[in-house]
Amino acid sequence: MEPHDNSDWIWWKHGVIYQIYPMSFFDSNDDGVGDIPGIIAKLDYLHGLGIDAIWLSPVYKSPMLDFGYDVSDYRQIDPVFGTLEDLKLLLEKAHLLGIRVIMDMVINHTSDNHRWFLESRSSKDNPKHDWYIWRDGRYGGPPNNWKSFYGGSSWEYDGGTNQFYLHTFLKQQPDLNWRNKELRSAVFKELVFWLDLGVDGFRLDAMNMVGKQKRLKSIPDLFGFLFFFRQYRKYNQPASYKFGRKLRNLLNNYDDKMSVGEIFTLPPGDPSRVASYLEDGDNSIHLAFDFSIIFRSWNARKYYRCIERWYSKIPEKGWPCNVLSNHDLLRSIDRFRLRRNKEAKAKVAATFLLTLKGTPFIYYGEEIGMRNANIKRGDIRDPLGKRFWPFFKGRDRARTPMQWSDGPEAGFTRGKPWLPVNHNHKIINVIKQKEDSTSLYHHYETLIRIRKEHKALHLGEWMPLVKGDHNIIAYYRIFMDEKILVALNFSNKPRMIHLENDGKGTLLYSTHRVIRKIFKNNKIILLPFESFIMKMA
Ligand code: ISL
Repeated sequence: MEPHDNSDWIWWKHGVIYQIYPMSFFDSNDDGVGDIPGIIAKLDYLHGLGIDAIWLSPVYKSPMLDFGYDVSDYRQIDPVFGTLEDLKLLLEKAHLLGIRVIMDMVINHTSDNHRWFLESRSSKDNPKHDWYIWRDGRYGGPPNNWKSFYGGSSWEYDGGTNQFYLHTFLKQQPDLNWRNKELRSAVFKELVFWLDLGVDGFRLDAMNMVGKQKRLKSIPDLFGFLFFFRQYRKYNQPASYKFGRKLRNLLNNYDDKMSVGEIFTLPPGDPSRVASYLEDGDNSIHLAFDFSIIFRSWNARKYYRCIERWYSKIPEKGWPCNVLSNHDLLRSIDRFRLRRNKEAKAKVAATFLLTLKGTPFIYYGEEIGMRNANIKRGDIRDPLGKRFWPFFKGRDRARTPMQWSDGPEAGFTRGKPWLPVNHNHKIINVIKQKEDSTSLYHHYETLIRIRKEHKALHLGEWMPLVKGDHNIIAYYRIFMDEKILVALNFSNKPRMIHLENDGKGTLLYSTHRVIRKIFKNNKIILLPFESFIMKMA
């Protein structure tokens, strides 16, 4: 691993992490599906962007009913992505470039094709029967009235055992029983396998769902979605926290490994809940995602309040991370309300993401402003889209192939892509954005570089300057005697901000101006949608 010249540098705190949805990144063998050799082929691109780590959505063996989140063997790579040798090569080549690799670990459930489940369902007497959550039926129906978050009952009847098994997600994703000690140690062995192979950490899928109440009692019926709010309380129990602590203890035995938890929350966006997983500092998971910001409309005050609230919940020993999008959410650029000025807003949001305190996560394609695609009903692959269409058209819209060029299939594959390429790749693609010095790509690249070059930006404290304004957010990042001002104009009109001192400083970056020494009289006029970063004298 490339040594970093900054001794304070802790990669998972100070670096930038890039999420790859492997099926859609780059296809090296023309079968229409992205793969690990494809990621290796694009490492230079990632290095050029300046990111420090990649998180791979699952590449394990899987029937792909939930596109890898239904794991049938934790130790094998699904042939569609390549081989274990390919993964080792990826680790080796990525590490040479100073890029770490984080695997997605799905621990709440496996695929129903996993050999553990096959054994578990083979008979009630099988030693692995208790590795999953089995119950007898009641009154000829399921054991209780819980619903799967992905539709229908949470219980599936199994004729062989004459019992029902619990599945929080698809019926092909049976939940593991974390109350069973042998199961727990079996999962940890899988984690150790990957750590010993050299991966740098884990993103933990729905990790807070592993702890469930012991007695799985029915829930008083509530109308529609409200039912899930009640059911949710039955999850998120101490076992989830224990898992986090145990994992951290394991990771602490290695150098420089990390973990980031996906905390599924209801209501969506619950920073207190998320932050509670960081409570024990060095004894709990390193990072956890809070998705509150995705539920905020385009308004500086709302963004400010959201981040302020998130920070206020982070325990003293914890560290925040920030994210605009992922494979389950619609792409951020299409959320910035009002159809106009999307790209300008995406730049403001990117500056926010990359100058906040906390580890930034970028979702592949975000750096070129990839949009949600319109996918015809017949082309939908996501089980949620299939099930809930037309009310919810699924997550495929944000999972379309990376747009490398304006050529056939956006340069992603020479075959037929597994999901249609967004037709806007003629206009939105990597090559075009690299050629244009004012593009979103260059905006991301520059901000990542500036973030890395300035300790205040990657490890400094966050001190808000303009708090409650609907159009502007401004804050300082401070580390020892380095003080950096970040000012963002969320609006399409010029706006003024007042500084507390004489406003002397050097411009580090602006989306709108190049003069390096600026202003007088303690004020700055921010141009429409300007991102402005200045190092104070
Ligand atoms: O995708 C969602 C709703 O559209 C989320 O609520 C999601 O179900 C939740 O965040 C848990 O997600 C994770 O586990 C799922 C998988 O489908 C998701 O892709 C994964 O991120 C089940 O493994």
